[in-house]
Amino acid sequence: MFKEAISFIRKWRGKRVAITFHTLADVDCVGSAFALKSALPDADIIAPDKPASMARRLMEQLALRFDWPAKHYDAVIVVDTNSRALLPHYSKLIKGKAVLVIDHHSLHTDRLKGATEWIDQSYISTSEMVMDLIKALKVKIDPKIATMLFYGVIADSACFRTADVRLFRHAAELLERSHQRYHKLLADLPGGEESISERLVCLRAAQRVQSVRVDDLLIAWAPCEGFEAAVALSLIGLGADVAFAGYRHKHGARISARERPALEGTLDLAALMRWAGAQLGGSGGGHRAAAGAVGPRKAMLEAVLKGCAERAAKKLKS
Ligand SMILES: [Mn+2]
Repeated sequence: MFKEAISFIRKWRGKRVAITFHTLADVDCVGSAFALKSALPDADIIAPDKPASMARRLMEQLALRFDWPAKHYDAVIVVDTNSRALLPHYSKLIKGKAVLVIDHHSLHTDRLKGATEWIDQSYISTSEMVMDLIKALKVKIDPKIATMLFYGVIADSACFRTADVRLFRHAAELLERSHQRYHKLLADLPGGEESISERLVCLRAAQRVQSVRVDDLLIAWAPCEGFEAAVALSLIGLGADVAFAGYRHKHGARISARERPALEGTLDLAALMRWAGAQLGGSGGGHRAAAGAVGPRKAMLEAVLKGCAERAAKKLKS
């Protein structure tokens, strides 16, 4: 709950606190974590691994740096995920610590146990949750914090395509506090252009797409060599209404699921990815229109991808 999150931060302010988030951090993670640090100036920001390319560019642009993990923390705050599988560095970090989770994703099957939680799926971005938190704590939102939260809001709303009234209100206030012009912020938007390796992976995945038609809807799936979220989105760009992209790596597999915004509400991809995660021996979840699954059973990937398409087709038929 919101109130419990506020008291958690008040209680641990000034102590050794680590702020962390899911693997392959996105812009919403990075924006939320660094903005939250303004309410906990002594906190360290600990990343599980290298952030995704857009988040990396945001950090370069705003000269932000992660911290090296210290030996001891009193409390840990997790932003933008509630899944244990997406926090591979978690056991080392928390052992016996007070934990707060601030997240807008659906509850994962492997959600963190014993934590204080503020999980609210009605928020489109975690950045907005952090904004409401730091405002309630009477922390000043300076132009730099406003800029990173603004980018978090833009990123998780797919540039306002999935926005609601609250998100527009938050964005307007952040824009004002950033002391920048909107077109300037958009021009500086990190990740306007995808890296050549990402585009190559998308093109190569396009050679291996399979699809099925259900009345007027198309479901597509493909294995890929990474960037599975970008690949799933690129399949939507190619004409799919629902897309699944699966990446098999050394230690397991990851699946990303996306659907055309106009379809929103028809399919619950978060639930579908919970099923996929269980098949992969891991977990899954996310949002109704954008979700993912991870797990160690990499040999199952192809079959699980096909299973996702079959389940989606069945749902759309009924
Ligand atoms: Mn998010």
